[in-house]
Amino acid sequence: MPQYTDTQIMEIASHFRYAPVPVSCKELKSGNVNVTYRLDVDPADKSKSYILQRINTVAFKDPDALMENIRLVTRYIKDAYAAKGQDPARRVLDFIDAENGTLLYREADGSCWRSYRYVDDVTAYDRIESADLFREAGRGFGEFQTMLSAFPADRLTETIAGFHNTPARYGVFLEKIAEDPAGRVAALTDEIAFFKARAGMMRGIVDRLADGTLPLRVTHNDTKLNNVLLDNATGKALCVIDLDTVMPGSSLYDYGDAVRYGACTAAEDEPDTSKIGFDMELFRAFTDGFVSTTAGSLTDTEIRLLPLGIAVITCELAMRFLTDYIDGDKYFKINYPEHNLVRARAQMKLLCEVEAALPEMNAFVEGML
Ligand code: GN1
Ligand code: MG
Repeated sequence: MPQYTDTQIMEIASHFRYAPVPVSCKELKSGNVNVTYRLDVDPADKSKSYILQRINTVAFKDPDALMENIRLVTRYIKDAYAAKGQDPARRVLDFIDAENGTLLYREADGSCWRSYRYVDDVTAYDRIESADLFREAGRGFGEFQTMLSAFPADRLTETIAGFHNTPARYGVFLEKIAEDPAGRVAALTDEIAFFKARAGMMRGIVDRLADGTLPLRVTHNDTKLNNVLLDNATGKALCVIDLDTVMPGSSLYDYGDAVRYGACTAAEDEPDTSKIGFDMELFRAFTDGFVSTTAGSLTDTEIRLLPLGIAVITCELAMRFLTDYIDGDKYFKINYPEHNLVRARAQMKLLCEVEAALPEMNAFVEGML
């Protein structure tokens, strides 16, 4: 990943139509894929700040189509709030035009940038211990999905083909094992066996979408806890961010990924796997929030299968981290050489905890029907 100087960032910023114009910048390090800066008009008043982000074009091959998706989705949500008589400000990301009138600025070196208004006085939690706040996160993601329930899915481009097609990702995993491009496979016998033993369960969502047991919906597909902003003043979910992967999918992806991340008792990349557990109280709170805001739109089958969604998505991400490790760390940003392996092992441990909790979780969702 190239590093940028402040001068370079401010030069890139000069290609957007800001009013007022930002004067300084600061790198934000939270995402694993895109490179993100905050641009300040007045460092003492962040209500006027912006986010400037470089789109990772290794992950997102068609940034124009991606920004068109985002334009359509944000406009749709804005109109929906306005139609309900609610102010859309701070409820949906507000993108800034680049000098060419589109939402995308391309540098001479081909790098692609976009910018939106920073939402101030909110918290994007990396860890959550409060069940009430996690219930709110569930409401936020549930509301997002509900707001898009009538959005015409055929207008959206699939920004990453087969993003949550877990069996297809398993196929890539097997290919990378055969290729062994970084010479790392020999040391990974146990890890590889772990995923081979789960090849069947990885089909759990995709097969049910294919046979119509689960409906195809417009979903967010990347519902990490820090992708929903909670209002500092009220503690309520305000705005869902990171809209790069909004595309047709399953409600189980959004629900499952959020619980995977938020109900874990340690960080996603915790090296000490003995610290990794699954918090049932947080699971119940999130499920309550998510189901209450999607009420009426989720089918009984979807509600029954929510716990399976957690297991499939945790397995998928564990395998994606291991695949990237085997591939020589080409996709996820890493902070140290073994980072992807540590992430994979952490998610494998979490998956074991999730699998052990499945009977209790299934009983809980059955009680919601
Ligand atoms: C990536 O960009 P970020 O950090 O929100 C990834 C997700 C993973 C997540 C794991 C486009 O999300 O799918 O769940 O890392 N996003 C993409 O931390 O691959
Ligand atoms: Mg993301």
